[in-house]
Amino acid sequence: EDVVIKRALLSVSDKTGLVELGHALAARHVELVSTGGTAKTLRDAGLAVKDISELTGFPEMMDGRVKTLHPKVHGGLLAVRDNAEHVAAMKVHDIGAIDLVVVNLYPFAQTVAKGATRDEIIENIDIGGPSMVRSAAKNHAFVTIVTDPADYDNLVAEMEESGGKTSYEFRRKCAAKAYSATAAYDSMISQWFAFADQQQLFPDMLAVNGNRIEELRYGENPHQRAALYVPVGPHGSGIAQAEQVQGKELSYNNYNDADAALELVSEFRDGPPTVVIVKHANPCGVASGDSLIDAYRAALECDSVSAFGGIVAVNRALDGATAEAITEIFTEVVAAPSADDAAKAVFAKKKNLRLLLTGDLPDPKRGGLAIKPITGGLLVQSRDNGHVADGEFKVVTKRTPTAQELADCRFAWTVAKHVKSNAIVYAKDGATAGIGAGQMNRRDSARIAAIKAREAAETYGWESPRTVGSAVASDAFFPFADGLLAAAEAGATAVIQPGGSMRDDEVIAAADEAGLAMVFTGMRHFRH
Ligand code: 93A
Repeated sequence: EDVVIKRALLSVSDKTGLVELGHALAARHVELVSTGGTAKTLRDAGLAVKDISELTGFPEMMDGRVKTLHPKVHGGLLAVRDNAEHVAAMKVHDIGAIDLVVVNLYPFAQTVAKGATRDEIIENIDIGGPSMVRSAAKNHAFVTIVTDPADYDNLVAEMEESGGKTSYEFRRKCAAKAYSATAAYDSMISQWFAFADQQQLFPDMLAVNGNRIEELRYGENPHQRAALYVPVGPHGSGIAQAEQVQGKELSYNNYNDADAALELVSEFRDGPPTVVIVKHANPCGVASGDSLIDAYRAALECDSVSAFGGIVAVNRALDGATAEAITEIFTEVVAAPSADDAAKAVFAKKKNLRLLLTGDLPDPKRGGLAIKPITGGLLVQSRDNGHVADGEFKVVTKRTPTAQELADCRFAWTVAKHVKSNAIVYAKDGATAGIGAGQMNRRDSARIAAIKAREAAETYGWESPRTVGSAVASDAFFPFADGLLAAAEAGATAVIQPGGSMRDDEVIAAADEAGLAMVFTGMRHFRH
């Protein structure tokens, strides 16, 4: 229903556009009611205003803490206009309907940002303002609530168009915006309480609304502050909400690395027993096997040097034998969907080891956001949940990969998605043979991966490194043939990469010449 606006309550800290709005409302014969400072601004501009104290019959008191918190205000805002009992109550108690509320709140964030004292900050927690905003928004069937000076023009235009009325749709939109404003406001206050002594965290925290927080001992480095955010609402899954069975408190880096491990192992949630070992957010060994312990051993063999002090994630219930193998070297965190009693008993002997039980592994194809702060703002993108099915792989070389090569291509490609760019991953028989991560050019990543494979061969006394006869994955296209040739030199026989380079023809020709089988995925997986 359209509602004619007859009476407006204006109470604003930010007086921008107030006088213009006051004139526009007065021109439409709207009665103006206001709190102290707002009333003064309007009056100074020559407008007729009723003081809130006249409406409530109480003075504004206690330093303004109690100005509008009164049944004459909230009754006027909340009364359901077509409810006979509500109308009767209004009559008995002499409550007049308020049709429009224009409120913006005490500048809490600005007060914190300017380095105000604790008392001044507390005084800038607005109570009456949000109460009016929420009352008016609840009763948007009848009441219009405007919380942003940028919306004054819209309001006036809406009223002009319809002879001083607002439409239901307009009021509903205003109400939605109003609740966002009060939610953000209270969220800022709660974060200030949580971080009152750590104001350097505060500005970025402001950007994340409605989340429960847990303070961490420190951030990526001891001189950095850090916290864990968990969405409000029902308990979910994932590293942030995992059950910690034992071990020291999780650090920022533990969370970050354990998350990287869980994200990768989740790609195998419907697959055979699979183990991921992560160091500094990159996998240093990944393997599938007939059992978890087989998979763990194969994953460890990829780069046993880096695995020291690593994070292990598995894709099914942990058993005692695998737990035993894991504890043979120093391991920071173990994450698993669950663990049996034997596994728990093994870990119990390693007091510091953190055991995290996550329940069902998250769906790698789920949506969601990835957020990264940059100077002056936040970069937000959807999660990389891209997936290319085997059937969509396009063979581009003369030779088609064998079934084993194709399986290794798939495995290497899945791992490469979780390796920092530039990523080169060699895989053979369902295990990584060499991983090159985070280099500024692709050829170096290929070389590093090959070096690691050779070192593993030396460590374990193998005749040749496992890159021989392997498949190699590249997270983005090979811009030149050199990276591909480095992989061929290391013994790779199959290649998986997105394709799409200007020089694809050159790269394909080089692959053909080297007798490689190569597939294009058409999708790249940069990870920075
Ligand atoms: O201190 S309050 O929480 N108590 C109140 O009853 C109250 N009513 C309005 N703050 C209250 N307000 C706020 O005062 C409004 O949200 C607005 O930000 C401000 C406007 O005050 P003035 O009109 O005196 O400038």
